[in-house]
Amino acid sequence: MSLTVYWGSGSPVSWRVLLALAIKNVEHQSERLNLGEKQQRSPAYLALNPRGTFPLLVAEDLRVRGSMAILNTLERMFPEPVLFGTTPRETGAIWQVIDDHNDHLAPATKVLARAFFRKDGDRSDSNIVPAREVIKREFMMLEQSLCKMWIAGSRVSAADIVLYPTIQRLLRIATRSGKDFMNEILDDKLVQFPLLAAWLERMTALPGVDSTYPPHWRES
Ligand SMILES: N[C@@H](CCC(=O)N[C@@H](CS)C(=O)NCC(=O)O)C(=O)O
Repeated sequence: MSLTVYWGSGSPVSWRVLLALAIKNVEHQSERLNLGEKQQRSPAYLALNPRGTFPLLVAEDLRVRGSMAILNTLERMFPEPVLFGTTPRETGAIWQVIDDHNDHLAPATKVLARAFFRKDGDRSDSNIVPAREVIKREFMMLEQSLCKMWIAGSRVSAADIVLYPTIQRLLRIATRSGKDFMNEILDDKLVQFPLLAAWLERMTALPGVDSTYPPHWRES
């Protein structure tokens, strides 16, 4: 079956899909959207996905948008290696990490990304300090939970896939925000979170994962 993935460089949700494809070792066609030219708003793309969002999976007459919808679809298409667990305990642990990420780490990361990557970003202490404190708390919790190899247990899962782009994004924010602001909790080597740092290295070392790093991040 021919399979195509449309994605945007630097989009954490796109990155999830690229990671799942790499980890499942799925042959596919990769279509990087030209975001500078707003290709996601082009008539050709809107014909595939009327919402104009990315990522998007196209497999013959099947079209799926939304990273978690795509990850679950891929899990059905390519069951091995399993990403969403096989037992209630395993599946529960994976989705709990994802829910926690969505409720806490993701919104705080969004606040900081807007503050430091937008020209008119709100860098006032009242905006960025609470977000940084959430991140600090979440990192401490992740560090404590990382007694096993992977975020939600003894094998790589969707929990690792969801967290990896967010943590890479935070490392990028840390370099942009200047030493004083983020280094208290997050320098570029994560020295205060050695288990998290080791996990990040393990993830990056998985076959195919390093090549999913957003190309325009490498360029800038
Ligand atoms: N919940 C969706 C969110 C998809 C989404 O909003 N993606 C953003 C990019 S990160 C997008 O398509 N933005 C539209 C645009 O930039 O024009 C998912 O997980 O895939």
